[in-house]
Order: sequence, then structure tokens, then C-alpha cells
Amino acid sequence: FCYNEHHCDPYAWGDTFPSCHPLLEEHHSPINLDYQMSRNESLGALHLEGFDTVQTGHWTLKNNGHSVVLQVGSGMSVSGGGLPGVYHTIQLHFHWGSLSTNGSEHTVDRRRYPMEMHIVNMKSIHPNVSAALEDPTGLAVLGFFVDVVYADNVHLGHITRKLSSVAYKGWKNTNNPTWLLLPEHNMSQYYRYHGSLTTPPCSPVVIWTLYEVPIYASWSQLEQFASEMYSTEEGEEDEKPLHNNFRHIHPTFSRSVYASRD
Ligand code: GRE
Ligand code: ZN
Repeated sequence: FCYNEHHCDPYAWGDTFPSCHPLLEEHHSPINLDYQMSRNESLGALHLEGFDTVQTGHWTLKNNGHSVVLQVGSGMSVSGGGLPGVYHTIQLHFHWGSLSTNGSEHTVDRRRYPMEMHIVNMKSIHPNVSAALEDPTGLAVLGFFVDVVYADNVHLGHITRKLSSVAYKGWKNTNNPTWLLLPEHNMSQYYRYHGSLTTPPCSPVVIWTLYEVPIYASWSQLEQFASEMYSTEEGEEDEKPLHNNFRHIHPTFSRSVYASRD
């Protein structure tokens, strides 16, 4: 699948992946988030386990041709905040724009942020992701908007420093980075709704948590994502940039979108 070319862009995903078809499925992501249209409900803060300690080893940064993915080892999980169970963290990845466009997937009051980070967690009762994709609440994804400021984000720097080592599709870097995953961050305000993967197969199995307060990156860090990455393999004749990897906005239909502010 692809984002920016004819015949394989997000509007055509449904031809190959039935669940991506907009008319057949009412649980698509992303959506526009609108505080006025949301239902206030105190769901409580999520409990993040293993995110605050320095992680050593078992990290693999990878370019899969659609995003930069950081696969994580065991030891990190998410629970609480109204989630039906404990979810183990499996990977995080990013969606971004180009040098002149913003690239978050969800929008807030129609505003698109420069970038969006997804931390993907799988319900711990499942042996693997394919089993989780059969469960309507099989995945819980934490979404963080990324806004641009003057200073580098030192935490994100652990990833941006390694982007050039995963410039082409299929490239991996398994250099055991040691770093703190998230900066100290206000995580008490978030949106919650039931939606889908934003990439094929678009399975409608995701409990989404979108934090209202963004994290930050410098312009040069965002620029590295937009300009250093390729969606093609090394040596391919038709070299293509990896950018604008976000799906279009979908209707909310009859779904409830909750705003939790504790
Ligand atoms: C993605 O590929 O972008 C993705 C996943 C899993 C959950 C949400 C999501 O792979 O956006
Ligand atoms: Zn994503």
C-alpha cells in the first residue's frame, strides 16, 4: 500500500484490504477531535508500567517503507483509564508530513499537527497480534501529537540521531539504545474513542487514547523525518521519499468520543 501515488493511495486501500473500505466499516481512524462535541467523562489516568526506567536492549528501529517503527522488548505495559485489561507495549511509530505540510493523522478542532506518535499496545491475553486483530478491543494505541518548538527534544533525539541508519525500506538498527521513552508530560487530559488501525488491514480493533497536550520536537528534528527517509529500498531506480504517511479523516458516525480531564 502507499500514501501519495495513484492507484495505491489511502482511498484505494479498500480494493485490496476490505476493512479499509469506507462504506463497509463505521469504525475508521483517524477522526477529527472536537472538545465541544465530546462527552466529558472522568476515565482516570492510564497507568504506564516500565516507561520511566532506562531501558537497555531489545530495541529495534526499523524502516518498514510506511513509517519508522521502534519495536520494544518485554517489560512495558499500559492499563487503567477505562481500558478492559492490561495491554503489553509492542512498538511505537510516527506519522509525519513533508517539509511544507503537517502530518498528524488525527486533527484537533480541524488543526493538523506536524507529527503524531503512536504507541501500540496489545491486550495481554492474546498470544500474538493476529489474535488481537480478531478482538474488537484487541489493541490500545496511545497517540501523542508532536508540535514544533525551538529546542531539540532530547528524548526524541535518541531516535532522530539514528534515522540515517534506517533511511531505506528494510533497514534496521539494533544498537541497544538506552534512553527514557517519554519526557515528563501532562497525561491527564485525553480523548478516547473506538476506531481502527490507520494502515491496512484497517482492523476496527483499536481503543484510541489521544493526549491533548502535545510533545515537542525542533524544526530540524521534524525535518530529519521529512527529508532523510525513503519508502523504497536502497538502490531502487525510482527512489521515493517516505513522508506524508497519514490517512485522511473519517466520519465519527454514531460513535462516542470521550474527553477525560482529571
Ligand atoms: C499503524 O500502522 O499506523 C498502526 C498500527 C497499529 C495501530 C495503530 C496504527 O500498526 O495507526
Ligand atoms: Zn499509526
